[in-house]
Amino acid sequence: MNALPSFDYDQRLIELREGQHQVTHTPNPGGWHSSNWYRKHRDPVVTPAHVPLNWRYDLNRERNPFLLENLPIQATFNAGALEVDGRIAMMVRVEGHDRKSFFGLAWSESGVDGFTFTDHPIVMPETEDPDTSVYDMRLVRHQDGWIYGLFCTERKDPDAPHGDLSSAVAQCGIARSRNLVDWERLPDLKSNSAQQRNVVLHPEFVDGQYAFYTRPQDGFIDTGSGGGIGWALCTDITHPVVGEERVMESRAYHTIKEVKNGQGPAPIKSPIGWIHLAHGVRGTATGLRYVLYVFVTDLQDPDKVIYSPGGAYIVPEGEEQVGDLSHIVFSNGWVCREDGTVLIYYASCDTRMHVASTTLDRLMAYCQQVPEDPLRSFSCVAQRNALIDGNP
Ligand code: M1P
Repeated sequence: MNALPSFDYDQRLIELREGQHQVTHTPNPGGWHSSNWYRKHRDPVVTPAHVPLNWRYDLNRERNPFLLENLPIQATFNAGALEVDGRIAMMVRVEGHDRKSFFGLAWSESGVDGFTFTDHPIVMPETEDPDTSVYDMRLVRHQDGWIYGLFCTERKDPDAPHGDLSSAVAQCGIARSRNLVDWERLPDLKSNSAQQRNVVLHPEFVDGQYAFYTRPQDGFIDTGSGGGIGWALCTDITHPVVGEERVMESRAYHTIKEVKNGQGPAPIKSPIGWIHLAHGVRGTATGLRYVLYVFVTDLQDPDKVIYSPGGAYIVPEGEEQVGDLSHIVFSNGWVCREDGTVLIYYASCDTRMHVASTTLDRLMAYCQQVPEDPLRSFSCVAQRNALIDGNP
């Protein structure tokens, strides 16, 4: 049997450091999508390879002479985003190889490349009922002056029958911060729904109250009678209890949001209304397909839909279609910069983060120009014929 080549610790360490330098220092140009709606940037913006080496390896030569990876990272995805003093912060869902998620804060000057994690993962305080896993944080700078992070807290279902180790309860965790590093944990949102994921805080008070986009669901996976985007108000966010959740954006038969429908990041305020990014899910022969879509609500009544462009805005394409799972794009972070650039952060296949960039003008034009889904083939043909007949 041939002997294995001797292990060169120093050489391997150089390779690891060079690899990390490359992913965090390579420019990431964008190219216009065929739709002209946005530019997709060439490389994923955050991947497991961006996670600092000292989060993964014991770099003490005596303790780890073979430079084994002690705590691998499985995925970096579903990141919240916020602009702070001209830089872009991404609160990334980092998933270890043990399946537990936690939050990692990464910063970039450009917002399209150079994302670099801070020294340590975020230490998110627990409530009296410890979280099994926390994920998908939506970052919101609220009118009250705090930065809020709303996220999913998942725990084993206490009512699961003996031997059922899969049933879980998802609820909305709430924390607030001044600097994105130190977090004060508030009580979890209390609502009448058995399960909550994709809960988002509206950035402004509405009728003097905190307003939440919710996603009431009967089961952890099954939407049951719920599954649309709900709207609920609460007077005191330190005692976050909401009553009625009115579904303001529902699921619909034979559309991209037939099975599930969830708010993405907090909406962007624009001259035509609040612009929302959301994910729609439908069932296919190869499993669930997650795509991103856009709708607009009234500036005075943020729960009243006023534009509803049909179909999807971003779908998984090319390499985005494959990862830990498949056929998924998911977004819980976007940023509208002062110059009108809109940076849309989205994850593909629960694996890595990407960015698409556009302008607020172009996004508003999209919302106003792309017609609603007419829901029937006959009406779709009429819609397309009107386009053809109106053309010069
Ligand atoms: O796997 C796709 C997504 O599934 C869940 O989202 P939703 O509740 O809308 O189906 C979440 O677990 C999300 O993190 C994940 O990306």
